[in-house]
Amino acid sequence: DGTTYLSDYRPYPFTLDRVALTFRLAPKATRVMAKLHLSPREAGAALHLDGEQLKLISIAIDGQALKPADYLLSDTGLTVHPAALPEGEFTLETEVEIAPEDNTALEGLYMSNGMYCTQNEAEGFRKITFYPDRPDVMARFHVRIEGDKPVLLSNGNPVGQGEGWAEWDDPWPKPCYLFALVAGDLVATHGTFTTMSGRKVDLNVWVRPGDEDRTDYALGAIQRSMKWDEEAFGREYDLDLFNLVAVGDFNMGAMENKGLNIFNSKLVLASPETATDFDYERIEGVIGHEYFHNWTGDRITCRDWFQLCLKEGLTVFRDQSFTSDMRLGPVKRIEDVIALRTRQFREDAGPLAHPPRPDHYREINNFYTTTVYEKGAEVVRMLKTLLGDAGFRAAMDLYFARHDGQACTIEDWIKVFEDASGRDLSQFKRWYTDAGTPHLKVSERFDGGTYTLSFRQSTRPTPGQDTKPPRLIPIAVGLLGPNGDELVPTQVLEMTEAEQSFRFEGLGAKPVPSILRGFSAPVVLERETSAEERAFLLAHDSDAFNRWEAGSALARDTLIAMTEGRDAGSDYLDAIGMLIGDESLDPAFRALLLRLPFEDEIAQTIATRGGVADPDAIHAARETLARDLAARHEAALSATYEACAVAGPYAPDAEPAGRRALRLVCLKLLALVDAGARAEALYTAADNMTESLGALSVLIGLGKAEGKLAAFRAKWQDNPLVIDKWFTTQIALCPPEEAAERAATLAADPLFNWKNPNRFRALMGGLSANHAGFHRKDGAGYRFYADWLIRLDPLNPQTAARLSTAFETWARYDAGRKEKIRAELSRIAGQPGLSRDLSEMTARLLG
Ligand code: BAL
Ligand code: ZN
Repeated sequence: DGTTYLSDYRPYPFTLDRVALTFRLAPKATRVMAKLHLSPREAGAALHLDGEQLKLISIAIDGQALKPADYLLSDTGLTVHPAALPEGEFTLETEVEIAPEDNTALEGLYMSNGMYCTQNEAEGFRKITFYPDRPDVMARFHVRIEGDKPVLLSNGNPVGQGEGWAEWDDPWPKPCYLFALVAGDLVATHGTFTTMSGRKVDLNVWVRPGDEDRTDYALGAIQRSMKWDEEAFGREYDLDLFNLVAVGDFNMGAMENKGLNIFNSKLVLASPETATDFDYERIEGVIGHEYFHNWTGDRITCRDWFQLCLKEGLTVFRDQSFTSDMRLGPVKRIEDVIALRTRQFREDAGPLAHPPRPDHYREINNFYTTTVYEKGAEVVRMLKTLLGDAGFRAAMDLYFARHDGQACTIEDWIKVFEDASGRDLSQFKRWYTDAGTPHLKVSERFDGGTYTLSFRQSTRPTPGQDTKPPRLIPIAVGLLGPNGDELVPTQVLEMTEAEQSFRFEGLGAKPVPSILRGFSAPVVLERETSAEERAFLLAHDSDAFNRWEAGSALARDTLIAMTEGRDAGSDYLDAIGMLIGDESLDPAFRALLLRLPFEDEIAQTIATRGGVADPDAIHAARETLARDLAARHEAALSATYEACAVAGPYAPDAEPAGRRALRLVCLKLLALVDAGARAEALYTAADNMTESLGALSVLIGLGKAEGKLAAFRAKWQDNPLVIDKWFTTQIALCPPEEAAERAATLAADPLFNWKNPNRFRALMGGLSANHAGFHRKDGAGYRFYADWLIRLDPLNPQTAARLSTAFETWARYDAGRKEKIRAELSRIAGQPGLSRDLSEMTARLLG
């Protein structure tokens, strides 16, 4: 059925050491000439090359044209019969024709606003030329580009150029998924970086003319990334040139092609007037991510696509650590955990659950998931927790020394950590091979000065994996005394059994435990905790994560009680009040404390506890709690709002960004008591997008933004990234009953260029982010969403399939909603000619 299995892996029977490519660019008929230097590793093997949608013009071996009987051409590739192959090494030359302008899937070589660009991960290169399109075939590339564009870029170093042509040579062997080509009318912002061994590297940020005033931040982010990787991991850049290009049509966020990183323009372009604090932080993080791939991805790559988390989990861990060092570490950790729980725990709890290293797939593009990326990063973080900082660094040094230039597996990775630490990590490896989020049930006993914490771990079945043996779980624990002092500082308990107890001796009084500090493992903690104890931890815990967690758990429990019509009490409102104006706490941290859990998070928690999530009740409860919070603490919120105003020109740094974040949280709550007066004033006064969009968002929630939305559209209609925000924000934050109709109205707006992935995601992502709107009882949200997935699929299956994950939570809801979602999924699944991407997704979603 077209499924690929990990267990079927076989090495490629040829080595390919050198490749020469010539591109003669034309929108409708680009010619690609490829010369591959191959030698057989086994006698008698046929030569199979992947290739899709290629028009073969010629094929020759060692200069001799092949006869039609020498090879077999199919929809998926070309196979040369063993009898037509020489015995030793040989050169295969092919010429093919492709049509970049017709490539709407945005995989391989395509055009974006008149510019040629590529996206080859995972399997796009097979749409460029016939080639062994698999990451374990690593070759040196020489590239010649001929075309009528002023800027012609590829990987590595420039080795010659003239009118209408340029040649590039990449000295580092690489798999073809890291090949890139860019040709266009582009302008660069230049910079330099001097590496730790004193080599000067030229840096360029390439953008379309007119965008060059929004590139400074990206350039600085590259320089900071390069410096950080030297300091934190001892990794130095290895070419004399590093190019980064911004592209307006891009399926992913960015791509780590060797020496030529290509970015979705939203992750490069930033100015105070057009980008928010959130955008700036993300730009820095993603630029770091792609740069860090140079070692964890490019120099050491993956043997096959099952090993994707080897590079992605590790590189996300590295970019998280980078952002943590550039900004506020504890705040970044909380943000990462919120993202993990809202996206990855949700995936792990539904029909799409899979391990960080899956063992089969139909379409690999469907496995660029939050489990591979973010859970993959958590697994690396646990290794660091278990080995300690020095032990982790020693293992990473060994990884780079041992595997440089290789295509590796998770087994290679684990072995490095075993060899560096002398530990047996076979049980730990289950984090890579087993799906699902473990639940950790905690109980406690205090007896004659001895305090005992007992844990029970269990993981629910996931598709294809019914039983889950216990995993090694690092549980960071500290104990607090009755007055809030730290009695026992953080220590890491290593749980290896299904049930296990840990004792702390010599305590004078029963302590309050702070469990899973820093979120030391990606698990769901289940513990009967009183509201008093949560309030105590919120006031006293020395661990910032658990302090926030205590407040967030209080809010969550309050909201769930409200949805069930139970008395929710006032513990949350009592406890949070003291912290609003507490200047000893970072504003960014207070902003997180005051942010009520998302509606989707509450739905997830209700379902995890065995209940049925009611989107309308959840929405109403959240609105009510926000109103109560605002009414009860209006004075503190108002004082904090005033105190957090940032003077002087806008800077995207963590400190002023934290103040703006707190200010906007206060603004949103205050709008419930001042009818939006402060938001109106801020919208008028704001000189930066963070505050403009923040104020506008508040007014959208109040239903008082129509005039401003129209003016905003008129002002920014020529700036696609700002218009994306205009689409998303008004759908995500409007009253839920209006969301589907608003989405339909906006889909008819001339600015809804649905073939552009950012614009498509802006509209659909806005709708799915409006939890009660998307899940409207009559199914209007589901229907609209499914209609558009069906429409996009023939053009861009990758993006259509990615967005289908909005339906992964269907099992949480009542029978009526379940049935409506399943009907839409079945309707999608029944479309004639559905892509492999979307048909795999609907099949898995339907279970
Ligand atoms: N490798 C695909 C994009 C990224 O994760 O960097
Ligand atoms: Zn990556």
